[in-house]
Amino acid sequence: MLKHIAAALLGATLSLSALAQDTLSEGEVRRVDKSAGKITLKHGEIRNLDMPPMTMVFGVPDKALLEKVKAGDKVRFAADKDAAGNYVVTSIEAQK
Ligand SMILES: [Cu+2]
Repeated sequence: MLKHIAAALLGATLSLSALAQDTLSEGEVRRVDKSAGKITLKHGEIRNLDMPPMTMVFGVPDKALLEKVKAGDKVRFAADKDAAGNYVVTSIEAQK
């Protein structure tokens, strides 16, 4: 019984981390514009948006995210399209 619960928990944890890897993309910060709420990223492939590597500007609705990174940082980030079809960064972390 306990073994079954442990196996189920392990399975759930593994699929969560696979999901996170799927939606997180890698990039390097080129420019942070705190007043406009924008960030320029040189990014790798963004699988969930079907986007090849490039350098581009993203909107950042949550401006607090822009306090966490600076130009030159290598980052992992999640990107999405907002309701208006603009590309936005929804989470970002500097890589150590
Ligand atoms: Cu792009």
